[in-house]
Amino acid sequence: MIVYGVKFSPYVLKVLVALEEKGLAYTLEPPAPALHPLGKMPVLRDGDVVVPDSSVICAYLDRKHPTPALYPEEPAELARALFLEEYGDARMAEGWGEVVLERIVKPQMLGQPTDEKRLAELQQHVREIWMGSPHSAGGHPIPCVLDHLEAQVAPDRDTLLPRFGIADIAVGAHLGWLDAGGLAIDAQRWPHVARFAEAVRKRPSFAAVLGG
Ligand SMILES: N[C@@H](CCC(=O)N[C@@H](CS)C(=O)NCC(=O)O)C(=O)O
Repeated sequence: MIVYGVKFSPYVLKVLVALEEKGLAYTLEPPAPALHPLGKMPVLRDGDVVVPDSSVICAYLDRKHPTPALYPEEPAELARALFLEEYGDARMAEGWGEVVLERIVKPQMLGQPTDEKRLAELQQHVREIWMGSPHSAGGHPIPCVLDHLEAQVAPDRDTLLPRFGIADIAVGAHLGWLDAGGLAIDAQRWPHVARFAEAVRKRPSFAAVLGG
């Protein structure tokens, strides 16, 4: 199988970790925007089958190679796992693309200077989402990302659900935005999330992708 993308992207990381968990062989090749209707990464090629989108790819892999299962069987657990995956892909990722563009892509890849004023504004925006007192688009108060996750991680377990699976992969991958954006988890305020983040980084599947 071929994955098109760069592992620096949490969405690509999700797919690579899923492949590692299942013990499937793959090669990582540069992004292939022409294969994705939205021009994005990751895209998976499995023989003649081309699959865009990390969530779709993970579901495809789980159906094609069911062991070990990444999605729970039990309906309520499945619902919780799917929402956590969606929470990672949508809420945890919000605003970070522009931060990474200013902080890393412009100076390191495009040879352009970082707009420091713009970067500070963008970092303030993601800090509010992750650590502040955010509101929904409709004006309802909602928990910040780290408060929400703190309530999801059991104090006595390193997985979000009873068994490791897609929720851990997605949330674990999107915690990587913090490093890329120059922010850190305050372990005094969010001890469960800090412990979960550490455990995920040490898991062999994550370590295999991030270390290599
Ligand atoms: N829902 C998509 C999101 C993928 C995504 O946003 N990928 C970013 C990289 S982190 C990308 O390809 N951006 C390039 C672009 O939009 O042109 C997924 O889960 O795969």
